[in-house]
This record gives sequence, C-alpha cells and structure tokens, in this order.
Amino acid sequence: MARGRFITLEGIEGAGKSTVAEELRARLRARRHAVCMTREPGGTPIAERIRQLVLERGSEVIAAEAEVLLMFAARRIHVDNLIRPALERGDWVLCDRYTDATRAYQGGGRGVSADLIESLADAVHADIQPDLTLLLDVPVEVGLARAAARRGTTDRFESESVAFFERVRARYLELARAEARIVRIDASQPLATVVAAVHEAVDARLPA
Ligand code: Z5A
Repeated sequence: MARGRFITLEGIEGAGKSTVAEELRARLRARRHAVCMTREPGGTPIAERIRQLVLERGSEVIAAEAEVLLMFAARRIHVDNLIRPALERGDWVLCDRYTDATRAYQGGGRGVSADLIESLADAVHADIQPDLTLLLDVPVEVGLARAAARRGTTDRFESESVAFFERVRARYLELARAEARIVRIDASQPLATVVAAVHEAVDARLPA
C-alpha cells in the first residue's frame, strides 16, 4: 500500500481553514481517496484534552515555552495515534494547523526561538512532514472580523491584540517565501475563488 498524502491548512483565525478543508475533503472523496480530517492542537482524545488546557482562559500564567511544549506534546500523541497510521493505510490526511502554526504563533507571535521550535519538531516528528501546506492568507482585520461574526466566547488566542496577529501573519508569509512546500492563497477573495485556487494547488502539487 502506497503512503497517503499529508496536507496541512494554515493561516490566522478566520482565514477559512475549516470551511476550505470541508470542500477539499468532499472533492478528494469524490475522487475515491480515503480522507482523514483532523486538527491541531487536538485530533485524538488525549490531544483534545491538551487543546482544552492550552486554549482556555484562566488565572495561571502559561509561559510561551510552556505553550510550545504543550503543542508538541499534543502533536506527538496525534502523530502516533492518528496521522502516521492513517498515512500508512494510504489515507489522505487533511490537518487544520500543524507545526507551521507553532512557528507562526509561538515563534512569530510570542517570540520563542526558532532553534527551540526546530529542535522539538525534529525530535517529535522528523519522519512526518506535510507534502503540501495551504496557507490561507488574509489581512488581519478581515480574519478577525470573520471570526468575531461567528464567535461566542474568546479563548486565550482570540483575545490577543491585532499586533500579535500581524506578527503571526508576517511569520507565515516568511515561511511561505522560504519553503516550496507552502502555497500561499489569497483567502480574502470570495469563497468559491479560494476553493478553486486550493483545488488547483492540490492538483498541481499532488497529482493523482
Ligand atoms: N495554535 C498555536 O498557537 N500553535 C500551534 O502550534 C497550533 C495552534 C497547532 C486553535 O484555534 C488555536 O491554537 C489558534 C492558534 C493556536 N488560535 N488562533 N487564533 P483553531 O484552529 O481552533 O481556531 P482558528 O484557527 O482560530 O479557527 P477559525 O477561527 O475557525 O478559523 P478558520 O477555520 O480559518 O475559519 P472558518 O471557520 O473556516 O471561517 C471563519 C468564518 O469566515 C466562517 O463564518 C466562514 O463561513 C467565513 N469564511 C470563510 N472563508 C470565507 C471567504 N472566502 N469569504 C467570506 N467568508 C468566509
């Protein structure tokens, strides 16, 4: 059995990752691929418990380095229990956020050193790298307005400043310039145009 394909979706909040992932899943299924859709932090019962810890707002300080360690702990559990087995069975895995989110949020947003993040990435999932990353890029004000229109309460990230999200977006754009695996898509366009660009990128990079 050939290894499946691993596609990650990235971007600031409200960029449209979950919406686009659903559209992509439907298209891949119509092409008879087995698809496993998942998200980070989370994706397995224990990793989802870590997600809750890291997103909920509380009185205890969670230092940026502690946040990085929690993200990678959840990621290792997710990789071992869900992502690697799915790829080994030949599934296409669609993951809403992965290590680029740590690079952008903890690295760009919070200033954690790239050396620490890269050494953890190497230790945690050296053998599991995305085949393709779709960076849904929107101006911060667009992403935040979309997210605010839909939201109930705010979590630890959603309550961050505009300046924080500008740093996150800037790091994502730097990563896209540096890595051929990452395709930047202008996600401020109408949804149908964004979805068409995503399908085109997948067809071009990962031909059946
Ligand atoms: N995080 C981290 O810090 N480090 C890490 O390593 C990882 C994560 C893995 C998880 O949040 C938080 O964890 C995240 C980063 C941090 N926090 N933030 N910010 P999440 O992934 O659960 O939540 P999110 O990224 O904030 O998701 P979101 O707000 O749901 O965004 P989205 O999935 O990209 O957007 P959406 O739900 O598909 O769309 C939002 C709305 O816009 C919705 O009403 C859509 O109908 C609408 N939409 C979508 N596309 C369009 C277009 N093209 N036009 C108009 N309207 C649109």
